[in-house]
Amino acid sequence: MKIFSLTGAWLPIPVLILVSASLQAQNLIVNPDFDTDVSGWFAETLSWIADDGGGPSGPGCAEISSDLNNGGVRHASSTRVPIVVNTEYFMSGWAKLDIESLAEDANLFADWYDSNGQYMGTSTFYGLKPDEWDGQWHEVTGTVTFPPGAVEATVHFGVTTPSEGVGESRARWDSMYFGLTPLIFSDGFEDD
Ligand SMILES: [Ca+2]
Repeated sequence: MKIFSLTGAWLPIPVLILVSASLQAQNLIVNPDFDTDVSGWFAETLSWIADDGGGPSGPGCAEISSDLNNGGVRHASSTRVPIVVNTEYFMSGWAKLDIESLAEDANLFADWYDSNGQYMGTSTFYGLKPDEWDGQWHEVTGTVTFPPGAVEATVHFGVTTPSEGVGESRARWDSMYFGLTPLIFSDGFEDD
């Protein structure tokens, strides 16, 4: 005898909403690739280099320099972008130390601001690994989660100066990224 009990056996099929997901991560940064200039970034000592670059973008990169050798980080700031709190963001960039200069590291970090535009905090500083202080392009990656009250953020790339000495510290940056999902490169070895 066959008994069908639809009420007892019915399992609702989950409704899958298939978003036409682009595999391209959305980059929130203005002018992340420096292919024609360094517009959209702010620093006292920022230059555009036409014939060098790292990562997936084309030739053209930014160079940050400093002769203020106090052990600090001289950095360039992105334009402010709106963010949501309590959500992990990913940031990355390709960096190259000028080993003819005094530079000790290259740094990537983010700041965040409240609805009045007031500075609230700074993320971890992410840098090159010691074996990447070799004058070649390497990727620097990091994450940041913004606390309640934050509404905007800026991304910064910089160069670490020595605590003493006379001369310039220089680092080049290219192919910057800031967004909700990590940027996945089809080829992570485009630096040479
Ligand atoms: Ca570039």
